[in-house]
Amino acid sequence: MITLINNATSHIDQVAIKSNGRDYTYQDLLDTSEKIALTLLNGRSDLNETRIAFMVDPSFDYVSIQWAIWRAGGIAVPLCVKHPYTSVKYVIDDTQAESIIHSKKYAELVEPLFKDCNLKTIAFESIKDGSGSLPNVSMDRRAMIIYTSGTTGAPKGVVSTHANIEAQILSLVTSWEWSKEDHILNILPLHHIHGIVNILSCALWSGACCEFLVKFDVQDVFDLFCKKEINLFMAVPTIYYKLMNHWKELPEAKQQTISAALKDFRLMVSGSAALPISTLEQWRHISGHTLLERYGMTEMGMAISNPYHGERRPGHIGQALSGVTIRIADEQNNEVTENQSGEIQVKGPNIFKEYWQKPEATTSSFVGGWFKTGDIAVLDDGYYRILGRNSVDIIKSGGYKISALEIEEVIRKYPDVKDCGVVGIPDPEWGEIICASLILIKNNDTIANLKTWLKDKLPGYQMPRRYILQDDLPRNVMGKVTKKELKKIFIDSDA
Ligand code: MCA
Ligand code: AMP
Repeated sequence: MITLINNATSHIDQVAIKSNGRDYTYQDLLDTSEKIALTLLNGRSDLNETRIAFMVDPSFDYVSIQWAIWRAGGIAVPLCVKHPYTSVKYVIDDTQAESIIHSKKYAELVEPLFKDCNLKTIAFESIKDGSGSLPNVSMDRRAMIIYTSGTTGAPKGVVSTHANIEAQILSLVTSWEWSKEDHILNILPLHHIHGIVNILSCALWSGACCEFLVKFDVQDVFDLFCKKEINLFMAVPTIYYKLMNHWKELPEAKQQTISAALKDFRLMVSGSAALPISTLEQWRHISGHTLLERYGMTEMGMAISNPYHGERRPGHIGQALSGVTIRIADEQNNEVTENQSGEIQVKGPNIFKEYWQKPEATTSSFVGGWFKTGDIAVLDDGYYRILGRNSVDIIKSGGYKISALEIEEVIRKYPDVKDCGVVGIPDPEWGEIICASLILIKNNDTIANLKTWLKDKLPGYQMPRRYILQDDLPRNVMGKVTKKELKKIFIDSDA
């Protein structure tokens, strides 16, 4: 039995979800998810890990569908609602999903999938009552596939079992002392662990309330905070930066009202990207809270966290979470001692099962049972501190992990582009900003044309924000592009 869903029976009358101006109880969630599960089963006894994709905004509907897929024994494949058709189709093809559930808003976007991928499209609004019984789903079964970008090839589907997800939830619920009195605001996209596990699933595990705001808007967030119902907040550093800048522009009386509301919060967490110390300090001035910074990854949920009680050290990610074992290893995968830098390697029940249908990629991401994160850190006086990544081709922008190589692949398909190089450069708001250097064939095209062409090929957060035209990319004596030099060109120029 999936414990997360089983837990709901202990607090059926409690509000589970607030979305689109309505309150939904745990009983509503159980009833609606059962109805959808029976529709998906359509007379079958078990979906037996059939992949079901879904494209709906963060809402009660989203959660009902997610629970329904799990209750019917399927694998949930949440799709990014901001992705263009090509990215959506990639996920559908790769997972060989049987069907896609979508809300009316996405009907037009998903319609061609029926023809292109032989996929059954199910309009959420058309789901009727079904009959039958639900299967008993064991914890070792595959539960969810989330797509992540790496340094090789196209995005990979990270497969987590119910047991993996439960371990990820449990360590956070325990460490951050979740309770049914909690009420959290969720403004993050629901195709990543941060929004799905850390916020939504931890809240529902605890009998707490998760409130959705479909579109991130700084004023809407502050207005909700000022109602004094929400007592927990988790976001990426970019969001704290945007809130902070908005607060600074407000009249003093309004600032004071917001700050007073923020002071009453139980906990505020930052993660998914490095939290600049300046953001931590300014947010402390505004809210009275020292943000709790933690570290995680799609393949493992959260692994390292500053303490709930005790010192939250700026610029550090904290210590291993309960149930998680960490080591820092050198390039030969030997553990190093304190104060020596190396790769973060992780063991624990939270670690994913596999990359979907990529056994070689799965095998090469482990060494002796340790998951190799690719993040470089040092244990510094009892607290881990991230130093960077072992690849310049991974960019973190707005909390999203982005592969420079994937963007280059797309740009190279533009008729007038001979070659290109993509890098991320530091930015106080976005963490990193994506920059592209272009080598054009005839030099008679414009960057504006390229940008228009890219619009339906890349999601907004993967769009390069700065461009330069070059005769050739910087290369070393072997002819290999030197990304560090390219980064420097962007940092030193106003392009
Ligand atoms: C959008 N814009 C950008 C970027 N993204 N500019 C520079 N760099 C970017 N990356 C611009 C748009 O072009 C637009 O500009 C304006 O910002 C608003 O765009 P919009 O898409 O509406 O952005 P937003 O809604 O304000 O989004 C900002 C955001 C979003 C809320 C911070 O990026 C976000 O939700 N990030 C969180 C991602 C996340 O959940 N990551 C977790 C994965 P203009 O107005 O000029 O057109 S990591 C994870 O799960 C692991 C396990 C972990 O550790 O947590
Ligand atoms: P994703 O694969 O999208 O789950 O992103 C995981 C990556 O985000 C990690 O491998 C880290 O590089 C980065 N990350 C997450 N939390 C932090 C943090 N607190 N500080 C620095 N980097 C982080």
